[in-house]
Amino acid sequence: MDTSAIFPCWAFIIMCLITVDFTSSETIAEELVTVSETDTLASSDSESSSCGCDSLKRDGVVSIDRETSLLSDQAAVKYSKKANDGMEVSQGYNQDLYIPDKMVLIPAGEFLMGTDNPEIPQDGEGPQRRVHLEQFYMDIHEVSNQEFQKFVNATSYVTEAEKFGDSFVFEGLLSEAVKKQISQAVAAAPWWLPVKGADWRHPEGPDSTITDRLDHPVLHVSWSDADAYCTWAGKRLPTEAEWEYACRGGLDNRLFPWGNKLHPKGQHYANLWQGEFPSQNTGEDGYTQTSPVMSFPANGYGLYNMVGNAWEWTSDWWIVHHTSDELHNPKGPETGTDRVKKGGSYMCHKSYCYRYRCAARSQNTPDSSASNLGFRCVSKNER
Ligand SMILES: [Ca+2]
Ligand SMILES: [Ca+2]
Repeated sequence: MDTSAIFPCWAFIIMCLITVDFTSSETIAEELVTVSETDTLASSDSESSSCGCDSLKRDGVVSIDRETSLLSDQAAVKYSKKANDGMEVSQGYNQDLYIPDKMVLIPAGEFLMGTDNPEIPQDGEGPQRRVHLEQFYMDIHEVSNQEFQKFVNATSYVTEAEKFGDSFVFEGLLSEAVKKQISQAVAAAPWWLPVKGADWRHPEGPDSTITDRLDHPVLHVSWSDADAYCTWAGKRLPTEAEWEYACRGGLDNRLFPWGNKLHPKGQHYANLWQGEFPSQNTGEDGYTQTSPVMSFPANGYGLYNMVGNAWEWTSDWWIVHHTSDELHNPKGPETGTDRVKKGGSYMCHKSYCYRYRCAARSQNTPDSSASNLGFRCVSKNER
């Protein structure tokens, strides 16, 4: 048994109990108990673990006691600018490569969507079903800050995070000054904090900027923001089926866009989390936060960062029960409350969020935004 996987789970539960004032809400206490029970099982099985990024609802935050937050103290050290100086070094893949607005043809075809061997069954990863798709074009990378800036400059669009006045940021990324002003956290995942003034231009709050990361994925965009961008660009969000088909890059039945091995030839193929989530990110893949959108090798269709880096919105409403019938150009259910997102992010680790697989999926309400959630667009014709 991998005891190294057990310790962080229990240490983390203790941190949650200390961090959250759950006497104020029975619901929160229940959520914590749930986390505790599932993590006991999850020590050798990641099925029930969660990074909590599906819990980012503005009405789901609770008060926290910053004075006694062990997580805060740990994260403050681990993620201080000083501790991470020199970490942003890529692995040598396409270091200086960035091509805005480029799309690639995804040929018509059929594929097996989902899996009959789900790692996280409650996410509705199965059953595997045959899906036929018409050809379409897809952005070769996540929409970048630079591309989104062009859209905002042209339209004066105001994102939902800017209208709400806040967005969710992973605690480990925040400066001490910003952290001191925050008194709430997500109950089920106290490392997610609602930060006033966090938006796409200020990914870690008012004292942060995108000036030095215009080629990184735009973050803090809600589903509606993403939809608005794609429409402006003459494109649309991909269906979940299109996204997953594209993710697979022409390979059948593989876990990742490049195959089944996470580190082929000892190399990192995606921007994920190395270390113990959520307290230590070693940045072994070169990045503790987002990476440029064309970092790491492209898949068989020429698509970059389909898994890892930023989560990506799709156009489908979220359900977890799927037909096993053969489908043609499925678009998901007619209505719903949450939208499907795919691919996982730089915060995903096998122990807590094994969702950097093509069949993996998660959801958020359409108005949610966070420091690890972005998108890319598709279109019928090349734009
Ligand atoms: Ca990383
Ligand atoms: Ca991605």
